[in-house]
Amino acid sequence: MTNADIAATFDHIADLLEYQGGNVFRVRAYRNAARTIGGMVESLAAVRANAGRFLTDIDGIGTDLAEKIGSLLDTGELPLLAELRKAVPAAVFDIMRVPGLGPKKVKLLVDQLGIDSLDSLEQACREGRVEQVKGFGAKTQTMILDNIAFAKNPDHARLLWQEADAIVQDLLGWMRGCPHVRQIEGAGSWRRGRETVGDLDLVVDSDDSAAVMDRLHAWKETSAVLLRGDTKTSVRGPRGVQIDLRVVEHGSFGAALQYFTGSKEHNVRLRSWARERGLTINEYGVYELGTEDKNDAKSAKGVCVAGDTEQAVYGAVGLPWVPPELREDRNEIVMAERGELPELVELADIRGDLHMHTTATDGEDTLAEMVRAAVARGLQYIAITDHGQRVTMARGLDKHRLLKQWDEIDRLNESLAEDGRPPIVVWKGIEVDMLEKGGLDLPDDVLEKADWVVASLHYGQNQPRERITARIIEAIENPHVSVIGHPTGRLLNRRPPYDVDIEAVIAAAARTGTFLEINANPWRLDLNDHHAAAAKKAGVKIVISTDAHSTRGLDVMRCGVLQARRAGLEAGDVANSRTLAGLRKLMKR
Ligand code: DGT
Ligand code: CA
Ligand code: CA
Ligand code: ZN
Repeated sequence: MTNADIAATFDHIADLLEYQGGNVFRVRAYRNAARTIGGMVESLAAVRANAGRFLTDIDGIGTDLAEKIGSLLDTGELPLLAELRKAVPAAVFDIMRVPGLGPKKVKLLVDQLGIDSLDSLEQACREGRVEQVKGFGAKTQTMILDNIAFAKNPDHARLLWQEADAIVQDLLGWMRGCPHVRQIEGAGSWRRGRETVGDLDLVVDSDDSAAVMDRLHAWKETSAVLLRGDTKTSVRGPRGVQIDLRVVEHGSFGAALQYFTGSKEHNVRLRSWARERGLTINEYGVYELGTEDKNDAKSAKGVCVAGDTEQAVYGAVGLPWVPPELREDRNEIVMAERGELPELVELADIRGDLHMHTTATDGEDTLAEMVRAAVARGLQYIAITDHGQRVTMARGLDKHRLLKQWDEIDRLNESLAEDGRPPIVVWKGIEVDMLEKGGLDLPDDVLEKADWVVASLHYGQNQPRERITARIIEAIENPHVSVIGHPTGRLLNRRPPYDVDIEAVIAAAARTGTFLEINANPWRLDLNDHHAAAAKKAGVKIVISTDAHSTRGLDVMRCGVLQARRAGLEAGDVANSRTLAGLRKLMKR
């Protein structure tokens, strides 16, 4: 079992316990452990195998959970889970994944309507039975129907990029331990940094394809071999993901990597570009047209002019190397020829993180812990942006508690500056809610005292397009609002974006000098790449923020940067790549 599997198992247990009305602290212990494990880079198996380390050294893992992790690693099973599964109807877990349906609501549906599957829930909604259950209404019923349809779409069952990345890194490490592997790279949508990934593609440079394929089949996570040919094999890996591996000769490695990185649309465009120049490209190399070389059976195309590196492949058709994130057939080949490819923003360009939570609301770690973790990550400034009072579920801050937190931040900054130049500057921020009826959940006389204001929409997400758009534009026009947080509200695989006129939002942001966020949380990645590119075109500056709810949450910045790169953003387009003074100059007040 991988860390992700164990995290998913603990989350599952928490869901089932909660469904049964179990002890809240017990539920929380499983949830926290799941979050910790999900964010760990090192594998639990490695920690356990290390004689000098203990699982109980990990935050939030006590002897009981450590024992359970051990049992999962050894057997893949857990007696507690088996017990819970017996006690709780199987469909409960599926139904709980529908956004807005927590364990308590699901229990009502099961007890009162006998719901035993997503299908029967869908049926009950269509027949108007759900709206009659106490605590549900017509609106909730419609929302459930929409969300079931969304979740049932097979396109929405793909791995998040971050999940795919964890598997790819683990697998590359294993494969590099094979002496017959000369070079190996991940390709496909993972390499292009897509938000979600369907299957994993690997390209290997080796003279012994059988040995390389054996190595993949021997990987501890390989659960089935789906196909084995001379140079290609497909297996089933962790979380059921398919892994396609191709082995090529040294001289074809770059061509194969280029081909299997895709996108298909980029490759089609590149092939016709090559053809116009008397060349043809395939997964073996770049060949001259009309110089058939009958000895080269594999290509039967002509004299090979490039193939060992991607640079050489692009170079042979007169182009500079194109970053994988841009290979989506969005005019990148024309831009490459003109030398107009953007110099994409990098993680190292990011100087600050301007959206994060603490234990004052729904974060796991304290203000001091978040600041320490930010310093450790080399950030020069951060903004603490806990929720405003509207978010009651997270104990959102009212004016009184907020001002108290800001006092604490003032004192913290003073003590940081005591020995000269402070290692980091902490901004007094807030994530205010855009209220259902319009307006913000904290008054202007409070907001004007903030260094940084994120305005987000968490409630009334089913309102009509005009209402949602008007609420966001009203916030944009508020002189105290610095940035709009996760502007479309979507959760990948879970919840579609709310209905918002994003062009109008971008235009209003451009007009007022308000920033728009790329929320780096791997479930959100909101704005998406198209929207972020449109914002750049309109002259809007983007802020990439982690929205961290724990110190580990700060590490998702790289996911947000990847999204920005896919949008073609350069460091200059990203406000939090500036120095603090530079950022201040960009702000609207
Ligand atoms: P995914 O797996 O759905 O997230 O998306 P990709 O882009 O990884 O797609 P996949 O795994 O089907 O194929 C990997 C790459 O291989 C793809 O991006 C381009 C290349 N490829 C696959 N089939 C074709 C094809 O029929 N023509 C061309 N030109 N390239 C292809
Ligand atoms: Ca793929
Ligand atoms: Ca594939
Ligand atoms: Zn937030």
